[in-house]
Amino acid sequence: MIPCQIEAIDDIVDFVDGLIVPGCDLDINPKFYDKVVSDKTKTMPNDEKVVFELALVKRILDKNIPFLGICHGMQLMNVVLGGDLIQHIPDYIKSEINHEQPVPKDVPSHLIKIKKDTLLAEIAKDYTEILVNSTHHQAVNNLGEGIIVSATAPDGIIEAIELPANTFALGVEWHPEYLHRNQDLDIKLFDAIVAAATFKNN
Ligand SMILES: [Mn+2]
Repeated sequence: MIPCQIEAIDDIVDFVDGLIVPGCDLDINPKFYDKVVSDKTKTMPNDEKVVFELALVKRILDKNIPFLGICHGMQLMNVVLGGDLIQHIPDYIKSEINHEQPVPKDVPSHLIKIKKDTLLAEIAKDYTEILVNSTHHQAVNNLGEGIIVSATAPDGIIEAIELPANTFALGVEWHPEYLHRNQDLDIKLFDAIVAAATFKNN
């Protein structure tokens, strides 16, 4: 755990070899991507946490420090680079897929397709499609500067993004921390950021 203090960012960035930003039950206030809040968006009670996170992720990406964003962490990555979010998927598309799965998080519920020639494809090796869990009602919409899509659901919802200009900057919309016991790719994601952070440190 690191303190949510803007003044601490220089020390944090000097100290860390890599950063994983996990999920969050509350949404990023849409004012941070120049949109009006929808009635389905559940924003945080104050801006302190997200202001800190946006500033920290920006510095981490600027300094090419290995970064893995999970769900909320992926959405932060897109927003800091000028992208925006779908505020509530069912208001945006009619889909067969329920991205807020009723089953527990350690049960995968929908497929994703991994795009060729991406960092995610390199980590996934032989897998081009995998099953993931899905507990999000928001998703990446317009991409931030320099970001590419590395995986999508069959309904077109973006499930992973990355920043090819960086050594390791990846965002995933699912929660690999709940699947890693059963799925090879999910543990490989954590192995890959640890390897990138260790390499950078040597
Ligand atoms: Mn999903």
